[in-house]
Amino acid sequence: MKNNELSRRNFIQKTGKAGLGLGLSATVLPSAFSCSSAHAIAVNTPPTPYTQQPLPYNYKALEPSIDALTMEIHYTKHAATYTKNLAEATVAEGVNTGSMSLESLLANISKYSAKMRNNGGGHYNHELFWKVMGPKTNALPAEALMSAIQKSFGSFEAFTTQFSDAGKNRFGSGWAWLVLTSDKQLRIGSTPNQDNPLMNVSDLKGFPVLGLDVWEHAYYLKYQNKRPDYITSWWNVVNWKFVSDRYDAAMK
Ligand code: MN3
Repeated sequence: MKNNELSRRNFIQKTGKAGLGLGLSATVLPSAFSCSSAHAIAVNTPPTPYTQQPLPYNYKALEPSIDALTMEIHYTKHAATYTKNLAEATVAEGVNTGSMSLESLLANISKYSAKMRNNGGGHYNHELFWKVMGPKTNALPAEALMSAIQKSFGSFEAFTTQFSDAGKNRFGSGWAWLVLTSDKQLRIGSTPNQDNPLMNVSDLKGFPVLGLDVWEHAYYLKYQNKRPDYITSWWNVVNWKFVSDRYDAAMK
């Protein structure tokens, strides 16, 4: 599949419109060579759309952990810009967004430009970030995820400490992650910039179960330089129902 996709891209790049003169219809090519299978880690969660989805709560919903102005600017400016730039890159680089999932694109991101990498990651990461948060409920992970966390990290407290440290210690901008590896193990790590663990260029690889944005734009208005305080407060608004369901779906 990957070879076919690469061949198709090379073919189109080399022949351009001349290829169409050989009797190859533009409508036939995508279906014949579509890259619709998921990335290397098989998961049962629906593909992430290329468009920005509505925020699942209002801007004030995560206060006091995350203030309304930060949420509004983060969603309507930062995240919206990644989505817009991703759309530009997919057009410029001939990605058929109807047949290739964003997850597949990220799994093959080394074939594309830095603009695609930064904004494809930026869009995917933020779409996930909004969903892994919600109004404070005092909930904990559901049984299966909690059990896996305890088995992998010793205790829930040890897990949150290790995950928080991954966020605190990420130098500059980036993300902390809880991922499910291809052999179905939980692992904590971080990525720089807008990279994520689905990318074939990432040192940390796996299916992202939980992600935390540690870019300054995610917390600076309320917390200024105090990233650790932001992370401590962020745990209050983790939507464990969503995260647990996501874990369960990925384990199937
Ligand atoms: Mn952000």
